[in-house]
Amino acid sequence: MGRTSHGEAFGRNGEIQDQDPQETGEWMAAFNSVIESEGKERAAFLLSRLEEEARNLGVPGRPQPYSAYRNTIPLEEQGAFPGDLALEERVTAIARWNALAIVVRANAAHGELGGHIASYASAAEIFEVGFNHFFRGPDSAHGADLVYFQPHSAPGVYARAYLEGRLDELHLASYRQEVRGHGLCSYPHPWLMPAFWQFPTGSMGIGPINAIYQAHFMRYLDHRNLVQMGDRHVWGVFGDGEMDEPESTAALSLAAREELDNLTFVINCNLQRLDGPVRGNGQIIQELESLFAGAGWNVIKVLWGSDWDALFARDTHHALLRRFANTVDGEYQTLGAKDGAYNLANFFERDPELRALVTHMTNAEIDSLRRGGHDFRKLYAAFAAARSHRGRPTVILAKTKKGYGMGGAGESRMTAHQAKKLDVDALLGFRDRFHLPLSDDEVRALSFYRPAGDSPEVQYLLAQRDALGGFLPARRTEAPSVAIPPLANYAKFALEAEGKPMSTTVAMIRMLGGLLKDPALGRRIVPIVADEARTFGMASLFRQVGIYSSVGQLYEPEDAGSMLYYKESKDGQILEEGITEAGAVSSWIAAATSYSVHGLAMLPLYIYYSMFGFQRVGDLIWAAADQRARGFLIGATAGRTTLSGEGLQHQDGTSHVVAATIPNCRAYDPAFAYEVAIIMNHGMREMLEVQNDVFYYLTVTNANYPQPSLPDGVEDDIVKGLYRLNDRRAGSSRGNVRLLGSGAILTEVIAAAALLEDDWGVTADVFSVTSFGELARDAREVERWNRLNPPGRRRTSHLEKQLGGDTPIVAATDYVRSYPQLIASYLDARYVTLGTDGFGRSDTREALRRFFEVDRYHVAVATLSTLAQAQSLPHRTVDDALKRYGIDATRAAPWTL
Ligand SMILES: Cc1ncc(C[n+]2csc(CCOP(=O)(O)OP(=O)(O)O)c2C)c(N)n1
Ligand SMILES: [Mg+2]
Repeated sequence: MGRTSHGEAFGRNGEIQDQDPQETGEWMAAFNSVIESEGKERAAFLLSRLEEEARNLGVPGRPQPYSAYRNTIPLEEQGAFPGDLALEERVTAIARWNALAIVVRANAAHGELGGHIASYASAAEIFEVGFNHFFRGPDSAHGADLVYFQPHSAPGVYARAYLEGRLDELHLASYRQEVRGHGLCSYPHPWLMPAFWQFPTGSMGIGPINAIYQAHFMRYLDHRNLVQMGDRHVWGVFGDGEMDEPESTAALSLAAREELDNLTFVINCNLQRLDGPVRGNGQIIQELESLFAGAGWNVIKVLWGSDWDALFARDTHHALLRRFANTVDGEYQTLGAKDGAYNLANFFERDPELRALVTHMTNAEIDSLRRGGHDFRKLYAAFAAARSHRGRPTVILAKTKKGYGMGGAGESRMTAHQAKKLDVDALLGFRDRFHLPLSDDEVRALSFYRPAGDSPEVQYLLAQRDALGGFLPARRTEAPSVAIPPLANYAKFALEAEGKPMSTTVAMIRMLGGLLKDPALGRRIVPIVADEARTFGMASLFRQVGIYSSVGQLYEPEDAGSMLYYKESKDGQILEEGITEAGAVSSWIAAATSYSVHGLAMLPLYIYYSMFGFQRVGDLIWAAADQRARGFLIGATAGRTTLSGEGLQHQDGTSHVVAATIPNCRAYDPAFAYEVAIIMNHGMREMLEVQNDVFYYLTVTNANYPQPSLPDGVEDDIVKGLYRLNDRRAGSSRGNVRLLGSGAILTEVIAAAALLEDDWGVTADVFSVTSFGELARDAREVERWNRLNPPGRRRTSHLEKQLGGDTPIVAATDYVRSYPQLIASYLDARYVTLGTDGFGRSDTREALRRFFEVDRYHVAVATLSTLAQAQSLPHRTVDDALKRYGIDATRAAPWTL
């Protein structure tokens, strides 16, 4: 008997010695007779009473958090299969062949392209049951179901689209060859196939968490009376190995707590991942069952195909279940890879009772015993049960074989995942096994096969899709635009601030409060927080628009009497996600893609600690970019020195560097409230009116300082990323140095300009840089254009217009130097950058800025030093300045500390 701790929990049951078999037999007989005479419900009741009694008497129990290793739905409750079994098997066989041919052809022609055969080979029946019977298309009463496809099974989805006539041979032959046109992408990528794929799932774990928050967001839209969801359903097909990703399981309890019965996961339990078995020494299916059941999900196991039914019927002593329970996945895999004779000798014949069960069967019949995930009838029953289950989300654990049908080239082989080339014998074997009407030559040529349009196969699948409301996957690209209110309606205070002190966070929240009141746009705004609303001064919104709760508010809040009480309601607008940045950004993705997924543009605004964004959940943001999300990410609070007390893990010196690497992310680090207003206005117009597939990232700070009013004529330049501030003093319009400051550090740069003039007679032009990323993007574009085009067609970048010439430039930000250095190669002048490279720490803003050498004194010294190097000043001035400002020239660099 297996005794590994893992095996005991999820595989080999450590059996306790039976001290009195006769007594045990009497109990068993009594129990069986209850089932026979009074039914299973009564038996379950008695069990639960016994359990309760045992608990009360302190009898130690060892409850197993999983059920027996058999199908959850018994044969008598399975119901009839409504499809044409033979036709569906033929259609599936053809899809299998074409999926295989897509990959093998690409690799035969261009060995480096890669791709996977074995995953779809295991998932083909799962996909086909969905396509033929469940996945509703866009013409359904309430719109399409949403399906998150297992990414590396994409060739199977292409193969089916080919049979449906949505893709042609040229597409299939261009799999993973996207640069040349017609290409099909490796995995589902809406950026690359915007009319086809809806959800990027290629990075494991993102599909599962996004599917849950999608189902949740659909409830939100429905409860807020924005979109009637009817019985629209979210389906997610994921890998058993994929469930190891933390994101895969992160939101399971949310799905159960929120009673998301509009959600079904189908986990393709082929027992393998890339390198080998998922749980060689245990049982992944039992482990997943306990995980999902423990989280509160409805679990349906589909383990054994119909051919096993007769064996189970005769196995009155449960010899099969005992043997299954004691077989670990590594062994299942070996059994799966071997033939009937091996299975007979090594599985059935080891136990006399099992041997007796199969004496009438030939090796070939043993060989063809199928796992449940390859049986349409079993899968259909599970999907139907999942769809009709109420009150909880459902997971279907479908046991399959990786590389099913690939024989020695992959079936249940360790190397199955990587197999992308099959020799001719393997191909011919595949054709024979699935009875494909292909000649030897066609097999050798890896010809794609599509029966004629009027063939029963094509007619059948078209009729099924027609009945389900059209083809999937299909992505809608547009929605009606939303009118944006004039700036003055919600941002007048920021445009005409007249020196009133305020932080940019407060300004942003105040604008949000105003926008929420707008009759057209207001309802479309989705404020999202991950338990930081109070941190960022948003508590006033709790009362104003309410916090979404699917059950309303079942308690009287402690602060009920206060003006700003914690109001939860069924039509609440704020998504308060709790402490999960991954969850909050998943909600943001659902809202930011609502224009496409639901045909209703929403405007999500997720505000969070900026360090816990691109760094913590950067891959989810990358997926959002792929998915063409439109919305605002608000990083609060900007910079490494501005979030003064929070220290090393909270202070963000890097998010803008990462943001600048995302092609459709427009990232800004504004300094003044009016800059925030201009950027938000522009962003809303670009996303909701013009409908560009971009999203905006703004960092704001909670430092209070006087806010000037919007100067004349700078709106466009604010959006472009840089503008010259009004001169500090009349008459000093021409400087002999240029200072750039952004975000939180701009005020230090302005102060440095005053020091330079007062203490050293140096005049400086000061520029506010709202976005080094946008400046660099434009300059890069122009540089490329000029490289490829003759001088007569020369273009000029915004950077060149503003900062041309060779007057030295000194830039300071609250981010690492590589952020301002994004523009370095496009400048002719000497360019010196100051930044916050190194580890953050807690102290006052003033102390931190001095520590990182980005305060006004260091900006002044850096400027004097730059001028000295250019020989416009004697070097002694730098020494004088160091002395005057108390700066130790021998101090170690902050990034070494
Ligand atoms: C975040 C992430 N890590 C790693 C990979 C590479 N990868 C792709 S598929 C795969 C194995 C998947 O196994 P499983 O989920 O069991 O799916 P199967 O192919 O067995 O159906 C791995 C490691 C990935 N795509 N994403
Ligand atoms: Mg797997």
